[in-house]
Amino acid sequence: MEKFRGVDYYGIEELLTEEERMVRDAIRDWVEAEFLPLVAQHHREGTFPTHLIPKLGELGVFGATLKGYGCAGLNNVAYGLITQELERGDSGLRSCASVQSSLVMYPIYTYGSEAQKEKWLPRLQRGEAVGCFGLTEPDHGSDPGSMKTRALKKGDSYVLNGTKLWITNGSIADVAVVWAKGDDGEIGGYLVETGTPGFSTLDIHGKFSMRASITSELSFQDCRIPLENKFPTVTGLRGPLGCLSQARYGIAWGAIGAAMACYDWALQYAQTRVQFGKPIAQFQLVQRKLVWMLTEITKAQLLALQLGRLKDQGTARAQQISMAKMNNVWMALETARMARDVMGAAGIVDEHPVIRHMLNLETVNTYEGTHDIHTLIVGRDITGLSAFGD
Ligand code: TGC
Ligand code: FAD
Repeated sequence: MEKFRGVDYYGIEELLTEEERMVRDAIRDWVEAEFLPLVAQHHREGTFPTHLIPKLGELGVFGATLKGYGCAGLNNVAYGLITQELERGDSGLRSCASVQSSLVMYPIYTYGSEAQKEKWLPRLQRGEAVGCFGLTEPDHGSDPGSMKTRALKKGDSYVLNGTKLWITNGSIADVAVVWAKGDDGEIGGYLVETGTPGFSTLDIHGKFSMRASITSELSFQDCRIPLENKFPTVTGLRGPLGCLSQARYGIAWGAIGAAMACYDWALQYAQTRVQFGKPIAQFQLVQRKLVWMLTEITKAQLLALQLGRLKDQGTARAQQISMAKMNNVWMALETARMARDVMGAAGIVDEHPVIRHMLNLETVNTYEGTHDIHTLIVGRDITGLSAFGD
């Protein structure tokens, strides 16, 4: 196949600033040169190229929208374009950056003490330290408010007990942002460092999705951490949900990247694959699929861009972010399935990126709030009635 040609049917390029285009192109070129040559092998072996993490730091990816502590202070559209380009490489690469930026650096920056910020943000920004985010538990996924993990105050420590499951970057993290209920039953956020006695991790194997990403279980057994490791300024579910709004925003853009990769690949394949004496791109049914993909990608681009502009104005609402995450990931998953179909048998091998994206997007559809949970978040917003059972 030829090099990726970009997907811009509506002249969206003209709606971007010079800086936004430069940021996007820098990440696009890096993904092309440094990541794409490695990803198929990592996907096969079920590993993540951890040696690239400091390079992502150097590129300014981590905490890109934060100000100070070495962070790039970019706007939200530029950050969205970064996640788009990372996920054009692989959802696992974007996941690594989302967790570090939105789920670890953002809460430290927003809810943390000055000492916590100074200790962690510069190292996390440079990719010298890695973080993970523990919210989901074996029995509490969509309903994190019912979590069982406890952080009870004993003398000059909090003592954590419980299990977090499906945690991206869990076993390679230097610090875990862990959400647990305190003595008063309120949810709080705690920083747990690797090596703390009573804290252990176990990687999850046998994944058919997100193979080039580390997913772990975190276990806390009478794990004692100092009092100063609690976030001082947040209590309740809005703490973790506030972080999720940041990460879901990045996913709304990232999914476009995965869809672009699949569409561009399927289009090039269809233009060169000959059956019945013609390129398959000449058949009406194949054209219909390609046009569906491009139309949905274009709609998703406009949705993400306007959401980014609202976020930069400070007016984006969590429910609008839910709509974009829900729609754009659905669009990307359908695009990947359709691109796989257009490629026939060739679509199932990892010589082509399409099946890898398709499998990854099954996870993206589920994590950070499932498609149906986001439907219910928007449903509650427009009707004023909650379908969550309360
Ligand atoms: P609800 O009553 O809706 O909200 C409780 C409090 O939180 C506030 N809130 C938010 N604040 C900021 N941002 C948001 N997005 C918020 N959504 C809600 C809300 O105002 C309220 O505040 P207050 O002050 O009144 O107490 O709570 P609920 O229990 O009814 O929530 C239900 C639901 C389903 C919406 C919520 O629990 C949910 O979103 N569930 C999905 C769980 C989820 O997304 N988990 C993701 C885990 S992390 C992950 O998947 C990382 S993948 C990483 C990667 O590799 O990229
Ligand atoms: P469940 O909540 O058990 O849902 C199962 C099904 O029931 C879904 O279809 C859901 O939509 C449906 N359902 C549930 N409640 C309702 C309802 N009220 N109405 C209608 N339908 C409903 N979590 C973290 O905390 N940190 C991470 O870093 C992280 N990384 C992840 C990485 C991977 C690879 C994966 C797969 C998951 C990760 N997660 C992480 C967990 C993820 O956020 C959860 O899987 C997700 O929130 C869904 O929870 P669950 O899997 O328990 O599904």
